[in-house]
Amino acid sequence: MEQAAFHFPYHGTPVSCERFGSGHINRTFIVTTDTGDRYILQCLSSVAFHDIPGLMDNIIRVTQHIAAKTPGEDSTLHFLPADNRLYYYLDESGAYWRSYRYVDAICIQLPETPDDFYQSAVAFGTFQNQLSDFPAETLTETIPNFHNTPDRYRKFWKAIADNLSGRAGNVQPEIDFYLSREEAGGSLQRMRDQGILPLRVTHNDTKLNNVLLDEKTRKAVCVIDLDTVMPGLSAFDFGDSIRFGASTAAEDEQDLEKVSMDLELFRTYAEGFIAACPGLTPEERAALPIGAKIMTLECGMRFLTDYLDGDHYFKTAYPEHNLVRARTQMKLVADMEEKWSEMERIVAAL
Ligand code: ADP
Ligand code: GN1
Ligand code: MG
Repeated sequence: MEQAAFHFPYHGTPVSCERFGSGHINRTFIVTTDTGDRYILQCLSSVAFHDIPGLMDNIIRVTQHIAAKTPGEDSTLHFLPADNRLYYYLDESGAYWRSYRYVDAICIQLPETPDDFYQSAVAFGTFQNQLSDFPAETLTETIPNFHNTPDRYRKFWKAIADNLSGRAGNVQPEIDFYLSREEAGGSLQRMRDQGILPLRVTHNDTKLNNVLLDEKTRKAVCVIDLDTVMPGLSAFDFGDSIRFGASTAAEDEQDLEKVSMDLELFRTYAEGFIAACPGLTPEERAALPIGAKIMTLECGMRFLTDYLDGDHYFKTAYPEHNLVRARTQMKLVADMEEKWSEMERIVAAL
């Protein structure tokens, strides 16, 4: 990490470099220099990403596109070229590093007020809107089939059959829960294949902790974690935000009694997202609740797949961590099924 830090053109000399943030994928550090400047330094996950040059090319072009449209330094991330003039540094062990300016803003795990959530909806909706004129076909698919739920099911079936961790026998109820929803889980992909829902440039990982808020005004400053910006459906971005931020508890809450989907937060997010994305078609609007359910189902199944595979993809803090996460997502899916007509009514009324 120290070796990597010295390959970026920082203002001043680095005096500290500490682990930072709460992402599940990359290893993130904050670097402070003797001039008091701060930077984010990240070692990219080689398990998740197989084409880092293509991924960084996407990010540079997307951030430049947004910067050209918005005043204010912090409206998007600013990456630094390394001393090889590329936007990444490849170290001797084969690990890829990148660095960008630290944005002095806060990152939260659950909304403290409904307005925090509304602001995140405006930020992700605006992000999608700003990229509506970006040539989507020129973007590298950084993780192929990322939100292709039927493909996620194929990987899930394989993980059950391979049972690499030897854990499959202990989680039959969880496996059954996800398998019983396979048909419903394919509906977004079917609507995409049939051309009912248009492809857009989407973020694809719209967790509340992937947006930064101003500490004083609580307005959104910018969207971060751009590794999965690729062509996708608006329902993905809406749905993943609901999955994470409209939950009444953390993604890894062990007491399932605490976990439910808050309909008022659902309404708040839908209001902000639809206001920021005026170009959504009637079919896209109608698919927003489906996005919430399928993103939750898919993410929970990904956690369970990783649990069955032996925890190679998501960072875990204890052995059952991915299983705990898979169970909170099941609870949320079941809760959405109960609240389904209300979710549809809320979106239809907007
Ligand atoms: P991951 O793919 O691992 O989620 P992220 O790019 O989301 O990686 O970064 C991990 C965490 O680091 C974020 O959730 C956030 O807490 C923090 N972070 C990243 N960039 C910044 C930044 N520019 N300013 C402040 N915090 C940041
Ligand atoms: C990962 O990178 P992070 O922590 O923001 C994952 C998302 C999942 C999420 C679940 C590239 O997001 O797809 O929804 O964990 N990102 C990638 O918390 O797989
Ligand atoms: Mg993240």
